[in-house]
Amino acid sequence: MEVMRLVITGPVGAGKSTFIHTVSEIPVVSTDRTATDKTAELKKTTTVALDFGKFTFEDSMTLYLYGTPGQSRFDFMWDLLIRRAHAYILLVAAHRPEAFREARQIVTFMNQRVNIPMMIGVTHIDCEGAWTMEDVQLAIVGTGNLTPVIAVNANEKASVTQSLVALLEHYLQSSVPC
Ligand SMILES: Nc1nc2c(ncn2[C@@H]2O[C@H](COP(=O)(O)OP(=O)(O)OP(=O)(O)O)[C@@H](O)[C@H]2O)c(=O)[nH]1
Ligand SMILES: [Mg+2]
Repeated sequence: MEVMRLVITGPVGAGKSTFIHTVSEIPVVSTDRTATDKTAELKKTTTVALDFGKFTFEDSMTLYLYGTPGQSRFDFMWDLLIRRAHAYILLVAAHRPEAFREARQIVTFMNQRVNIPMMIGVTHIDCEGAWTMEDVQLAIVGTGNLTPVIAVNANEKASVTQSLVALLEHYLQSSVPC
């Protein structure tokens, strides 16, 4: 059985913890605590260390899913988790453009530490004021960047599974020698 470690990152409220809860076949190791200050305006709890879940593909590949905290004050966890990852997905809420800057800062943080395949998962596309996938991609990585982008609803198992398949495919394509 092959094992891959995937990191799910992104700003507060993008849907990282939900994403892992939706697909994990084991009870998720969760470290959500009561939110304070600005985060509390958005939601009741926030991840302070990590989420950990597991997802198996056709009895041949096990994915270990690690969710990061969204708040940058816990960036020591970003560092710890990304250094052992094979690939990562950056979740970005399409209806919250004020968090795009944070999302870019997370990408910079990760890319300063590792050179691994990544993709953007755009959540909350169903919400009012949502930007299009193309505009979110442009806002996060700019033009001429080949970072794949996919729509994800973290509450829907089929959607989360589809994004994991896409991340896996991207990982495999990126590892093929030219
Ligand atoms: N409408 C809608 N809601 C979504 C979607 N994706 C996630 N959500 C909701 O958005 C919220 C996200 O909360 P969390 O999963 O705790 O977010 P998080 O990214 O782990 O946040 P932190 O741990 O605080 O950084 C949950 O209420 C989800 O149900 C989506 O595509 N559409
Ligand atoms: Mg969380």
